[in-house]
Amino acid sequence: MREGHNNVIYRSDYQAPAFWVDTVELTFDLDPAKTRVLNKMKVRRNADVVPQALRLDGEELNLARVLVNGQGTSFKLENNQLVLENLPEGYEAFDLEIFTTCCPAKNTKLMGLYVSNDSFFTQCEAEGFRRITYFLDRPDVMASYSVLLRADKAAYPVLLSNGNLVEQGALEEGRHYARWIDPFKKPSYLFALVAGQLVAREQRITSRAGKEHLLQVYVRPGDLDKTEHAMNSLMASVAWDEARFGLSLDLERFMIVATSDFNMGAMENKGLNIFNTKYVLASQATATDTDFGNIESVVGHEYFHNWTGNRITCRDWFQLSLKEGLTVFRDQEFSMDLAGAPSARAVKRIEDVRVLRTAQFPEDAGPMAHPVRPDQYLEINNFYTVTVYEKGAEVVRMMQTLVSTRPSDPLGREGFARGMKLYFDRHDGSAVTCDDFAQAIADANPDSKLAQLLPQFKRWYSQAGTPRVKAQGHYDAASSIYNLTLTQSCLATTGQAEKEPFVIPIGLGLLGLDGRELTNGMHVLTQASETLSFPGLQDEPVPSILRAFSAPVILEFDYTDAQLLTLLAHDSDPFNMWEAGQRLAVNRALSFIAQEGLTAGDIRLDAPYVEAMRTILRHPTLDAAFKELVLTLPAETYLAEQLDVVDPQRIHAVREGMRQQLAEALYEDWQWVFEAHRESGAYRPDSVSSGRRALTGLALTHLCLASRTSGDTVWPGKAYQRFKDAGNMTDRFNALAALVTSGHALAGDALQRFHAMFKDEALVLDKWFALQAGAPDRGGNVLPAVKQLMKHADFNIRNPNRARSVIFSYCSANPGGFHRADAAGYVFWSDRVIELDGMNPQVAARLARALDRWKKLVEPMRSAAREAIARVAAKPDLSNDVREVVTRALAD
Ligand code: B3K
Ligand code: ZN
Repeated sequence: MREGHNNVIYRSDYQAPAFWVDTVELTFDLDPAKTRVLNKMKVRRNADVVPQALRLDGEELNLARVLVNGQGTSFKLENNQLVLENLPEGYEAFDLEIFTTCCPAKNTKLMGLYVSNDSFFTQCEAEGFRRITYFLDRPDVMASYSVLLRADKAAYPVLLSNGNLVEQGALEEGRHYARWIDPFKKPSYLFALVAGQLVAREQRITSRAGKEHLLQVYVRPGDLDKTEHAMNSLMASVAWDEARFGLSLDLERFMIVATSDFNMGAMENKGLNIFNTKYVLASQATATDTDFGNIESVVGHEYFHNWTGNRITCRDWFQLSLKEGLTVFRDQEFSMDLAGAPSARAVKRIEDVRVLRTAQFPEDAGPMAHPVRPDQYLEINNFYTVTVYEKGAEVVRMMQTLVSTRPSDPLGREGFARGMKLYFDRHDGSAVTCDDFAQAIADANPDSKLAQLLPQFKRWYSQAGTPRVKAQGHYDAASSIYNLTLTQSCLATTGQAEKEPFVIPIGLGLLGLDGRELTNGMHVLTQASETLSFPGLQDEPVPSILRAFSAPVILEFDYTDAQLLTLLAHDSDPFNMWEAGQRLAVNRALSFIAQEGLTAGDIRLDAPYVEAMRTILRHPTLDAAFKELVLTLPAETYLAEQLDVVDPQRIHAVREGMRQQLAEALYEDWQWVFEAHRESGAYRPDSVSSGRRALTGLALTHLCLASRTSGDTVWPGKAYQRFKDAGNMTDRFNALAALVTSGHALAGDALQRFHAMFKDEALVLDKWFALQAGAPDRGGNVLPAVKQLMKHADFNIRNPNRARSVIFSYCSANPGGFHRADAAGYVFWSDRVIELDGMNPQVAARLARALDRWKKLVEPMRSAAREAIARVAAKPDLSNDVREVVTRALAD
């Protein structure tokens, strides 16, 4: 730690640990009020490091005993560390025994050992293990674990930990025990235990290699009928990793356990993944198609961590993207491969890019901007970000692209799989860096662009900010040559004033005026500016640039409407076809926003745009899912990113006005869509039928919106009927959302019925809360509704899912409702950040980020937002989590 930097941790300060822990034997006597933890370790000096005191991390623990080689020893407690200075002279290795107690029932941070619904769960990543026992709580200390769990048998019949169950039995006084041994060494952040009244869906599988495995999904009794999809997803994950990367399940038993109190999505503890119920439980009655898709990808993600994260882990937390970027890339590929058809793959790609551009691009341009491999942090939990995850995945994707050397492997999959194999050959069982990963991928593909450009390519890991690529075309009729100049730049970010050029793979096609494809290829931009020449062209072509979104950059090209309409109608690359539609919409939105005095009611969309949208809607061969993506207008946050000064109210009014126009101008087409895409037959969450449901849902919303001006009540009536009769949650919820979104009088009644129908289904109630907190604002009506929702008997701020469903849905996902001229939204926000920080700093810090982009706001919102942030910052005793976010937000 450097002096005077307020506990900031720097990547450049990394030092190997002074001690290794070879084995850990833990004994737990589980009790909600006072759990006893006996920790027996075999510790060894690291001979490569100068001799020094042993410092073990510990937080909120009651220390009862410390023994070295069975003898009492002197120690001190200093800044959440147990310091042993007088280790026995000459001992290179010794036994260390530590006995502590903790109080899981009072653990509202949900880090370490905590109680939820009368069961015990743990969360250790990143630094939660130190809340269970004193330890070298850092990922490069990998140890073998043996765990003995003891608890009351009636209250906690199921006792789980990592690895294999080697022994279990009864104890006196109605207690019982279970002993688990993990055959693999692991860092402390992958430790887990679960104890409680749980039931499991079980599945035995045989791997390609002929080995038998037991898969289990544990849930509370009563939820078993909602575990089939998670189990299917797990089986698909096991098969996929074997088929695509040759990586097999290395454990006899693989368990997933669901809990309803969880700070994030899920956690990849070795052999014992712990999940938020949101990413496990699904039935057609309670979960939407989106939920089914999310479960598939999160189950895949955590399972894939077993190799990318667990077998090879991070040397230090700055390397987080080593496991997260790579594993997100793997889960994206998994979902795409399961989706099957090229068009369904493209839909998944568009959805992923949408997340990147609406969440990561703003992060990269805001106060929390950081490189994929950050250089410093105050609180590591703040760096589980879309930059580390999603941009990190794009960096891995570019590596795959850049190891394609043969036409038979255009995406680079073979080369990338070779690189992964070398990565495991070199580093299996160790804790490594992002450099080690990139080097392995390059070394396995010595003839690739990646190998040639590796040092420059790695700037993606070290430079923050989203690069811009400006493309300018020039056609010379006399010589029949088309020149395309590509110029890259990247704005300064905190601590990084100047940026060096990136390596940017750019998928590039040229279309003739008739839409015919003239060329298609990949150009790798490495210089600040390069000009490409295309000879022998009879007319000026239409460039299709950054096909498949081949790099996480902002592409600037002054497309004419005619060019965009050509791309929308003819591009062979589905991503750029969709992108053309988005650009048409963005251009219109920006011009409406710029027109002084224009109100939502004045908005008129031009006929060519409306016709183009009609053509897509009526297209005979395009997928329904793709149509839904094209007809969905760019998000308000995406529009905001295109502007220097942001008036969220105006953006909201313009987008709503455009949507209203699409509703009215395409009225008959929406009707046709609704009737023509009706699903019949049994519910299946596959890509084709979920696409049809998504499109009919969009149609229903537009039809209800159209009725606002026509006064026609037929469609709201149909929506209400569908809401009542629907055979699955997707259709039911879409119908409810159509009524709420259009503000129809039937919405209130439908919401009440919905609540009554699902009052015992926590995850469905989360949707009910979120829909209301995220509803389009009409005259400032959402904030009072949100305050009312917080008084509802079913609201509980301590449950992260519920807090997110109300507070985050309003502050982070409803810009039109949140950014109020009277600043009441910001006051609400600061109250909630402070309130949450007292119980759960991780959740509070996420909420704190809702005002990241305050500097772009128009006055008086800008000053009001600043005041609200300053109000939070002035609060004494803030957690590091929130303090880091608000301090950065206020910095110049
Ligand atoms: N590795 C965990 C995230 C842990 C977050 C800690 N604040 C889930 C995942 O990315 O798979
Ligand atoms: Zn992950």
